[in-house]
Amino acid sequence: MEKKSTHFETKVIHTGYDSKDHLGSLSTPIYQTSTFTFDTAEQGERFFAGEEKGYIYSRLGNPTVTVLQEKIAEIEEGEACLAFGSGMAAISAVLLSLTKANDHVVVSQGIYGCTYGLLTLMEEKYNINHDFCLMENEQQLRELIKPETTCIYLETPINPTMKVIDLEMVVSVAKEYNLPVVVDNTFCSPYLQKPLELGCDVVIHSATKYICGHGDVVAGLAVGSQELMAKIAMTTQKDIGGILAPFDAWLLLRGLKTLPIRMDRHCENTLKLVEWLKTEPLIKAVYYPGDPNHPDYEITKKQMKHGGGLFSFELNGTKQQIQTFMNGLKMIKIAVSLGDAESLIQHPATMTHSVIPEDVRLSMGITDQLIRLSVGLEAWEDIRDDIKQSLELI
Ligand code: LCS
Repeated sequence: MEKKSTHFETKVIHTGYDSKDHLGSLSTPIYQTSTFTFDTAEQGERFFAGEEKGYIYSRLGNPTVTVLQEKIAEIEEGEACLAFGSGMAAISAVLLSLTKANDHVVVSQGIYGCTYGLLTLMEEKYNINHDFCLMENEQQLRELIKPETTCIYLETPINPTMKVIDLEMVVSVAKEYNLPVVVDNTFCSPYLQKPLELGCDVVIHSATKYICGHGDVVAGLAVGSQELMAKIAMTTQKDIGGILAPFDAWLLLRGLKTLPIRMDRHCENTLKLVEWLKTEPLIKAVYYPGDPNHPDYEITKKQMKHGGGLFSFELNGTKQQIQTFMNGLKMIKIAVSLGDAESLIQHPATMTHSVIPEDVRLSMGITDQLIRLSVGLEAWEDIRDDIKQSLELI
């Protein structure tokens, strides 16, 4: 019996797959099939009745996707994982599974724009209400929990303001009220932060980002208890149907193998850039959880391995000057998404978070001057020089 490694770097490569089960194929085969044949009509009946385990139809399960799910469950320290066709499919499946009409959710004051859109839709269609909470202390959280509250949902670090929420603090309050805590862990990847180890109940990823790492897949993941994931698999995943395609699962498996080394490089580059950018006169503020001057630095140190590969900054300038700066970049690409090899820059107020009404957006700290940079894997000096030459244009 092979000894199971406890090292993250080894697990992302070996866990959940044994080439002996796949004709010796080193790389996980892509089971590019919509359906699976049964030996007999009786076997088909047993599969559907759950009396015998086997693949039925790729919306209900696919062997390539299973390898990915097992690997992610293992590296997030969870019991089970489900893969989805996008981060939003994962978020909607989890939130719709944890709520019913007239329920209430407490949400971090700062979330991805489409998550905001989803919460608005849930409110309009099913009267599932939400309150935003800064989650800076227990008191703020307790004040917003109602009898109808069924879960606490948060991002940390928050997209794009880079505020950090103390997960242990949230868990301690949630436990008093017996509420599940759902964490969008996209900005960290499981390499930098493991919310389940800190007592949270569900972790969500837009796997489109660091887990893929190469900008060629849109995908989502949810990790949690066997019981909850089985319930989601049979309801909001199976029947709403936002599943992951086998080829996309394969691309994620390939990306995962290099997640630790990519993350180390993203983090190193980011720290160097942040240190440099803080000294530039046109920059009003730089927000990076790994910066010792960041107000949440102590929480970062407690729950994250490094500060991550993203930061945001405010430029002293008009909207036109900000656009001139972005247009002047020669190597850094103007694009949403994050976590890719290429450095990507975007303006949250007019791009990722533009669906959020202005007053709510400003209350989240997303000003018109805020710019977000997803630091790529290029030489950090080249990223710095590109920013420098473009700042000179304004
Ligand atoms: N959660 C977070 C924190 C995200 O940043 C995103 C996408 C999602 C969930 C949704 O994932 P998707 O469905 O796109 O896989 N964030 C984007 C962003 O900041 N720029 O472009 C997409």
